[in-house]
Amino acid sequence: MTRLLDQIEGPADVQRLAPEQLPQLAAEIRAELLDTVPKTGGHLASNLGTVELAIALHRVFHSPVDKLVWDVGHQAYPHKLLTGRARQFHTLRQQHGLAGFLSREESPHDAFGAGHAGTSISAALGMAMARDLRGERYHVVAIIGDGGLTAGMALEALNHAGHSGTRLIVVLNDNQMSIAPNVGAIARMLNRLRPSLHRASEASEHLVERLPLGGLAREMAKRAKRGAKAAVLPTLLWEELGFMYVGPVNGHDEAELESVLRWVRDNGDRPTLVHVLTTKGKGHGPAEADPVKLHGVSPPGAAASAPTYTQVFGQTVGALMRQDERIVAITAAMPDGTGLTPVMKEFPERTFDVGICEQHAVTFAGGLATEGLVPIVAIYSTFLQRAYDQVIHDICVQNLPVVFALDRGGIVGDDGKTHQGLFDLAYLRVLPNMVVMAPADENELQHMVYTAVQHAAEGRGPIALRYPRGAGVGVPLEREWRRLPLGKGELLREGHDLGIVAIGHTVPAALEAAERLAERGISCAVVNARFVKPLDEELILRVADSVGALVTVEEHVLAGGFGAAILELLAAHGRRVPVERLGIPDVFVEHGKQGVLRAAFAIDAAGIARRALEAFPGLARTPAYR
Ligand SMILES: Cc1ncc(C[n+]2csc(CCOP(=O)(O)OP(=O)(O)O)c2C)c(N)n1
Repeated sequence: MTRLLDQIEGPADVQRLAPEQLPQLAAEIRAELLDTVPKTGGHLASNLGTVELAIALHRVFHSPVDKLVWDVGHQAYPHKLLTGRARQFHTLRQQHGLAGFLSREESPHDAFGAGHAGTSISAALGMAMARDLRGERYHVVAIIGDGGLTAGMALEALNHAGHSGTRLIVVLNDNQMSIAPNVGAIARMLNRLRPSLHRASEASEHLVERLPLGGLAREMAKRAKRGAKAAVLPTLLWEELGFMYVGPVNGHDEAELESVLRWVRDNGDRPTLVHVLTTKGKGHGPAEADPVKLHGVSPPGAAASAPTYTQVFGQTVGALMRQDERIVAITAAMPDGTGLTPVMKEFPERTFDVGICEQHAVTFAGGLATEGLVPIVAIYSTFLQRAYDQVIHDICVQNLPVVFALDRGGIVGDDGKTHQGLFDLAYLRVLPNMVVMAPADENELQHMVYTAVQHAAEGRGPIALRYPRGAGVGVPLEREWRRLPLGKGELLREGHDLGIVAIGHTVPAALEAAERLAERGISCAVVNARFVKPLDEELILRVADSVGALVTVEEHVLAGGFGAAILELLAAHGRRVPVERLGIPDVFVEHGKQGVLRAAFAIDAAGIARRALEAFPGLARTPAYR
């Protein structure tokens, strides 16, 4: 039997289906998700929860004329399937295939690119105001999760939208979950509406007369008669913010969703919040039972024998917290992703999940630090970008001793351009008072976590370490941690032709490249720089003076990065040694496997050796390599 899904080239085809065909379409979308995502890797539970919502939105609104602005985009696979991308769906997150998030380049139906949370209402409000200024009439809908709603900028946007009075629809996809269970006072307030599905506020009472009398409308009428405070109070918040509140609506009852959305589309004349209740993982027992585990799934692959950097970080933090009760740890909605979950279980009072609130997390850590605690802020490299002013204004200007642990530093792979951690060395090393480190392997990570905590505990100021996504290199983990001397690298290999100066996990690749070059008769020195700031000036200048050329290696953008810091050092000291910098050029790096991308940018062993010879052909003594 041919699938309905295969006949869908775009929203018009969704709109043509008869209502009785929609359960089949929903089932096919779920089957497609369950078939494809475990193979490609990607977000599973979030998408199982938005199937009916995506169908209803595409039947009621006319994308791309009407704008559907999904927050994050990790839950927009059903939207992708309904907007002409079903045939390419098997290429999800594969190099040159469909992106795992939203991309304006990928489809006109992706009204706004995303990957980071909390941006949808701002973008949608901008579109709605542009529409009004241009005298047009189309609809703009932001679809945001209850997790996304914890983001500071989502609240800033609500504040602006409510004040503006602009016609805008915000669909709140409330499943009580972020990646982990959602946190915060707003989440608690929303939950008060949940036990009685279909309740609505007195404030939305007028809706009752105008809605076609579906389940929601009938319940609203009853509710209004009863006038119980419990339901009114939470909804009042929205009304006070300037939003008409509609809901809660059962997000898996497609007909009900459609009827409510149609009413809002045709009658909403100001900001309107449609509160939709969904179940994360809907329709798949294991995902409903454990939506945290099945939030995202990895493609099948050889199980790594080495622990991940994330795991080693979490274990080290736990052990340090056992020794020093001043240490506290903070995550912005990523307890699992940052490896802090075990620590949070062991020390519930000394660990904080603040929600998707990187800005708040950083300044909150600053406050903790002023009172003598030693905060470790564990945030992915890409997400710390959002808190840049907090890092500068609240931490560095005041020289507060806060440890920044940046997971996913470097190429993250399948998550793509919104998630690559390729800017952190540059954005951190320019800040006065900040120390910046990157470990060569998971063993050195332990020493760096220890070093950072000691540095902060002594009140010396902010200190950051960045480490990559994925498994370590498999070195043994020493039982005793060592405090690494500040601003000191290590010379791993002597040599007099070429010096390779590497940072972070490019160090093992640099060593292997040196081996390959040695086979060609080239004598290579290799430096593990360890610190991007302060640089080990003495060591790097000494190596520069003893070789004919230098290669710097970093998994980071070249602009402003580690190699740039070395050039600054050499220039400041009048050294004229030729330098070839290896790293990421001035592009946003698309999704693809980490190994493939590393090879493409010549920061793996083969690439380093090849590029060294291309840059300095005079070095090769063996003709075979010329
Ligand atoms: C700024 C930022 N911080 C963290 C993340 C990681 N992240 C991706 S999805 C997600 C949870 C979002 O929860 P919600 O919006 O409720 O969607 P759900 O998965 O529950 O459907 C988080 C924390 C992110 N994408 N952006």
